[in-house]
Amino acid sequence: MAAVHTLQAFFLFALVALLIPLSEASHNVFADLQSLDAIETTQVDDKLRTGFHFQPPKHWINDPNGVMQYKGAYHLFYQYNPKSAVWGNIVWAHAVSKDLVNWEILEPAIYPTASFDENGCWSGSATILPDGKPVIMYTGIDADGRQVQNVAYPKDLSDPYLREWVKPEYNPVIAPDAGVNATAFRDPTTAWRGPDGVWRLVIGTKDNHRGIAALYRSRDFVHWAPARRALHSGDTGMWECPDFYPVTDGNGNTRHVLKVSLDLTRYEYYTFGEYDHGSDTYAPDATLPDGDGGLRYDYGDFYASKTFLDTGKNRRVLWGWANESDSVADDVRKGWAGVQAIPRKLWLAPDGSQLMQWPVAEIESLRVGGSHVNVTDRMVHGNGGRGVNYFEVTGLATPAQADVEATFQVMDLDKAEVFDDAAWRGADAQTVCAARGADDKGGVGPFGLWVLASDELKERTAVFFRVFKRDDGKKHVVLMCNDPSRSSYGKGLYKPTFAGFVDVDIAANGKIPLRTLIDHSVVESFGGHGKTAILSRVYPTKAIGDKARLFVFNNGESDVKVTNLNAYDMGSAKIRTETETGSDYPAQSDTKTSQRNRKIDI
Ligand code: DQQ
Repeated sequence: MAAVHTLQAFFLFALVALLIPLSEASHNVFADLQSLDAIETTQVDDKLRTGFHFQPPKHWINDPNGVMQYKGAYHLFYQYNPKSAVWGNIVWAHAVSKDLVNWEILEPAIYPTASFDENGCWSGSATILPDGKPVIMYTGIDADGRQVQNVAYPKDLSDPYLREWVKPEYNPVIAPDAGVNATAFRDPTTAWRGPDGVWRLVIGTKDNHRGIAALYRSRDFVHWAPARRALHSGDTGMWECPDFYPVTDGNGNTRHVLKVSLDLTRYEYYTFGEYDHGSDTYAPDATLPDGDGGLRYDYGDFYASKTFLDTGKNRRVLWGWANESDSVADDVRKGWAGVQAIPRKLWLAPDGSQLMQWPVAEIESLRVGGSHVNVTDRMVHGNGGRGVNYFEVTGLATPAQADVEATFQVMDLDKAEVFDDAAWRGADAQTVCAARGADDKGGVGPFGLWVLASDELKERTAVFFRVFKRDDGKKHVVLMCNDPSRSSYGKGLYKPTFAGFVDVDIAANGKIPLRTLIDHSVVESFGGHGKTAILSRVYPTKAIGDKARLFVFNNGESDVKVTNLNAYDMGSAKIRTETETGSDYPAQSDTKTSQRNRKIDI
């Protein structure tokens, strides 16, 4: 059988699990993958598991759900298959943390128990009510295969881990009305309450090819009614996992961000603009692209994201799911699939043009100080038609698990090639980077890092910049790319070049900063101090563990100086189950365990 990638498998198992006709079931059904029992996880291959990205000990995970901070503990719920490394049997797994780095994995919090969710507990969000009590709203797949929205409340508010969640019998609180597509009606956002005391939230849905952020209203969180009109919509297919929240601009004005996850392309985009509580209308800034070409949090493998307000630290934190890009067969063999990206602080750029992101500062607690490597003012010469120039960053104990911050300075911007408007007019960065990969010599760039590189450099993942000029050199276009085409000898891997533009004035001083978190099979990069992010999954066969190496390269005409590079060995996060940590808190009740273990037929 041809290799089936994880993404395809996601659709496949969604189809099989629901036992309902999907309107546009364009995916092949592979008979040998229809029984989850046949591919139940039996063992776990540790080789490319991450050291400091969140992943459970085994099995499949996808979307982050219900992320919140409650009484000093961070809660991460996530879509999880308790049986195997493919999508299916979906429950809300649950982990808690004091620092967003080290996690204690608890028993799943929400799992099928009633007719309103007996076919699955899909994504949703948490809301902290005015009395401080959290409530979760999630999508249940009901006995008829409809997508309905249900609430769940903590059973015991004195349990700081909020282990047990109770679903009131009055669920579902929102069912698809006539005219709503019942198989595309899911992923409720965190709710917000207007000055009129009315709660609002958004649910993702679609009408044919039109993705819709449907708005619902309630006075009591129990009775919900659709608003007169949707919050927003777009001609981009089903909108999954919407997120809607306020941010503050440099002048103290509130803007609202709407992010949607596009089921058709598996990318996300966001707009921001004005939201009026009185009329319940949202008007994105007219200058922002609103559709497939919209701004993205991340131009790589990052989906179904969700933010929460971390009131204790007065910051908004973003979580996103990074899928595997190997084959389903590989996932089954590995015994695990899916990781969460490093949680990122999110804010509006001071000039109000876009959102900015940066890994939460807590992650730096894993930097192993003793092995910190520094490079200052080291020139990597332009190659002038000869081979690529590079040097190795030596001295790290674990280049496969590292945090690298570098600033590159372009020495001769005049060498930038002219941006080919005729060929690339309107093209996105990915198209340009795919045409001009890391091995394609340029004027200014490609320059950057080769990470997870093997001894003989045959395996390597390039994270790099390329600069073009426009308007006779009065303007520049800075591209940030992730080229995994040489990342692995492995077969059947999905290796797209990911890329985004970086909105920096490179002419000011020629400098462009890059931070890359390297974690065995994750390469997570931030360009321009958090203006552009790209997460990529790679599966080296040789550059594994202590065999991995790190290089700086320049494959352009212009010299590039590494003005400063700091590389840190990263320790591993403690991600343990409650049994392993020997928590002081009382264990789950037997009743819950037996419910959880009940077989979920699909
Ligand atoms: N994943 C969930 C859905 C959501 C999708 C199912 C996005 O609720 O739309 O696991 O990845």
